[in-house]
Amino acid sequence: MALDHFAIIESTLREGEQFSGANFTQDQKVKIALALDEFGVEMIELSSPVASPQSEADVRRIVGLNLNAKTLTHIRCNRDDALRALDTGVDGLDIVIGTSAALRKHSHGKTIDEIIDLAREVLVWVRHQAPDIILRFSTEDSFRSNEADLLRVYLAVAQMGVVNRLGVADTVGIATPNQVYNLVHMLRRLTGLDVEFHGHNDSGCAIANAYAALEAGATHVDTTVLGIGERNGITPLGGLIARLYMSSRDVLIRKYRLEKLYELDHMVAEMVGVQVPFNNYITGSTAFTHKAGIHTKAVLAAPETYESIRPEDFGLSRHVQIAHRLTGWNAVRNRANELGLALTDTQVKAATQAIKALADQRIVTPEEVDDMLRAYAIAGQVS
Ligand code: HCA
Ligand code: CU
Repeated sequence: MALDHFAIIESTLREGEQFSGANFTQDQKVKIALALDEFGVEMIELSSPVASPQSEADVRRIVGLNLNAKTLTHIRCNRDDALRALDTGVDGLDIVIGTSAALRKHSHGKTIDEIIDLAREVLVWVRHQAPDIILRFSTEDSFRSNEADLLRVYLAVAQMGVVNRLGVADTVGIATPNQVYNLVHMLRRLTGLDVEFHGHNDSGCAIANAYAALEAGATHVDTTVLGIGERNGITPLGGLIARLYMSSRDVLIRKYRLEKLYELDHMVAEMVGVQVPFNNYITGSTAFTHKAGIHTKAVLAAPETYESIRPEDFGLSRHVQIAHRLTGWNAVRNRANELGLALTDTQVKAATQAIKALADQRIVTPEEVDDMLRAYAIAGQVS
């Protein structure tokens, strides 16, 4: 099924700022916002202006860039925060309050009825102040909340008729794709409102959960570049793109400038002091590297045999590795051709055996393989 109607809420400048290594300067935030806008994300979520004076200045600066992406800021469910946020001129407010027993006890101490009353007071007030603001209400820790409590809160909020979007948050990364599907599907069915999914990756399900949310009819998914965020983070932008590519390549090509992903991942990695992991979706160093002889033969003949993602769609290229014991003679022949060496099949096969024998002894470099192939070519001319 091709997924078509969805928007990315890119939260590198909010959830991402909660990553251990993130200490963005205002200029870095501007760079990230511009790069995300160029990539084409629909919405950019910013840390609350209440967090610190610099945070407020940063929100104002990014709002002032007049990006194509809508600017949102993320605040607690209270009027003071909302007033400060509205004053920055953002396009939308993402309001959140915890509903799980743990958060009700240790975070704000409110009952479900009190949460509903507070939500009414704040949301109705915001809508009155700012009739055009994009208003979202979300419950924190949705998947550890009592389901009946959760439904009461969402239905009450939906009935207020003042929010554009409901958010569900897998705050501690415990949800499974089935659980996400069921909750999102129920909210869509019962309220008809837009639904956003925000999922942490503690148990490795963040991408699958985001995709399940979209399958269930979610309209918005939160991501951060490389997945950075609290603890081990949330759904990574590149990972969501990779997942969506499998069902909706044409939609992605239409909506986003995919060739910007590599730069984006590497820029943010550098800013937060980490490497892009070797196995990162699309932009990791080995994402398009083929090694075993059986694979390299097929990929050289027809890349789609072992590639579900076309590197060219992301401005990248594949890499065929031949300097190892699993190498195959078709790939070695391909390399000889690239070097302009006229080798017979017998020579290529002999060279392949020589590479394998050497690789059984020690690590072989690509340069050594090239030298070996040149030596076979010269020997061939002499004999
Ligand atoms: C957090 C809050 C949040 C909020 C998500 C949302 C979460 O714990 O910092 O507003 O949708 O994961 O619950 O990021
Ligand atoms: Cu979060």
